[in-house]
Amino acid sequence: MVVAVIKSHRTRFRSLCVLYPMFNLKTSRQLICLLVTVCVLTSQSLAEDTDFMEEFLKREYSLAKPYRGLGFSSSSQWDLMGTAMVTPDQVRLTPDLQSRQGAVWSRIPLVLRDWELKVHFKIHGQGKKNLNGDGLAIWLTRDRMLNGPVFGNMNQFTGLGIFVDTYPNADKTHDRTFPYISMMLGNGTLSYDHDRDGRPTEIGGCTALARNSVHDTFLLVRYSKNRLTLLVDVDGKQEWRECADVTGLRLPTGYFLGASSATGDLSDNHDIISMKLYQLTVERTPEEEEEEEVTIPRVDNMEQFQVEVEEEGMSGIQFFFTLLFSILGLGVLGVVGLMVYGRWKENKRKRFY
Ligand SMILES: *[C@@H]1O[C@H](CO)[C@@H](O)[C@H](O)[C@H]1NC(C)=O
Ligand SMILES: [Ca+2]
Repeated sequence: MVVAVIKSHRTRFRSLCVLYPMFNLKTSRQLICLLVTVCVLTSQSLAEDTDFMEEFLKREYSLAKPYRGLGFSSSSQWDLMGTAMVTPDQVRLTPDLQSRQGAVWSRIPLVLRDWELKVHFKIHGQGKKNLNGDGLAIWLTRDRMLNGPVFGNMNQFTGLGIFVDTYPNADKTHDRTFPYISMMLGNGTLSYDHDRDGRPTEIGGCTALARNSVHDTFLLVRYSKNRLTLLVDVDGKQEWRECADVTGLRLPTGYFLGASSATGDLSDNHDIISMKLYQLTVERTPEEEEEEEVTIPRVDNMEQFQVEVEEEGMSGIQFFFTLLFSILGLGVLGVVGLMVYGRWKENKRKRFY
């Protein structure tokens, strides 16, 4: 993230430096000289910052252009699976065709404790809105290279799953706009419920209009000191929007990074352009250093997410309106009843005469 920000500033400064010599004002020549010097100095110091940040990019855990030998060469750090295919511009997990499954998995277990993963992805296809599917998933899990029903990966997985869900399976009431990005922490027994878009196990998420976008679409996962933050950048503003933030989340090290996707009756092209992993340097207190590592992923306070599961009961306001309309309804019935009775009485009276 920081890298991207600095880079854009740098290019802006560079273009300024290029532009200045074009103004040919003699009187302000000195001023221009000064400005150019400032430009050069600033861009140099920024360049140094950038190089410093780049050191934290971990190439062994990253997938980026050019994808030389990816999935084939023995020196490649990634494996391909199913319909996944490498082209010069992307790793296409599935094409825009029905019933496909594809994935790309890192061969090297991630042993860093604090990291940031930036994913550049693209979802696009012919289908009209909500006639496309199913989305893609980003993984950091104990197991790798397995088929299954969760966006092309196994269910009851152990580790982190981030789903860019493009089809509303459960959303009959339209209370949620899709594509919807959500997170789940699997412990080996929890199941992702596809028919309910994973809501029962969701630990955070947000709407992200990332399909058929004219902009580049990114998501960023940051994990540090048991805190997992998910940020998205999908509307071309070059800034991160917070999507989910969970504290007290414990994730063992030694898991595998991956990305997978599946299409069913509905389809889309699901592409990964890059997955870049950065190491974060974090200071820890001696107590934090001694904290034992978990063997099964968990969230300390799981109850905090239970509220999100829909409840069948009536809320206060629903109850109030139900009561109000019942009373009004009874009133109307009463009036109608009286009128009918009046008519009936009159008819009866007429018949007698
Ligand atoms: C996984 O989490 C669920 C829900 O919190 C819990 O009921 C289950 O026992 C956990 N399984 C393991 C293996 O820890
Ligand atoms: Ca779905």
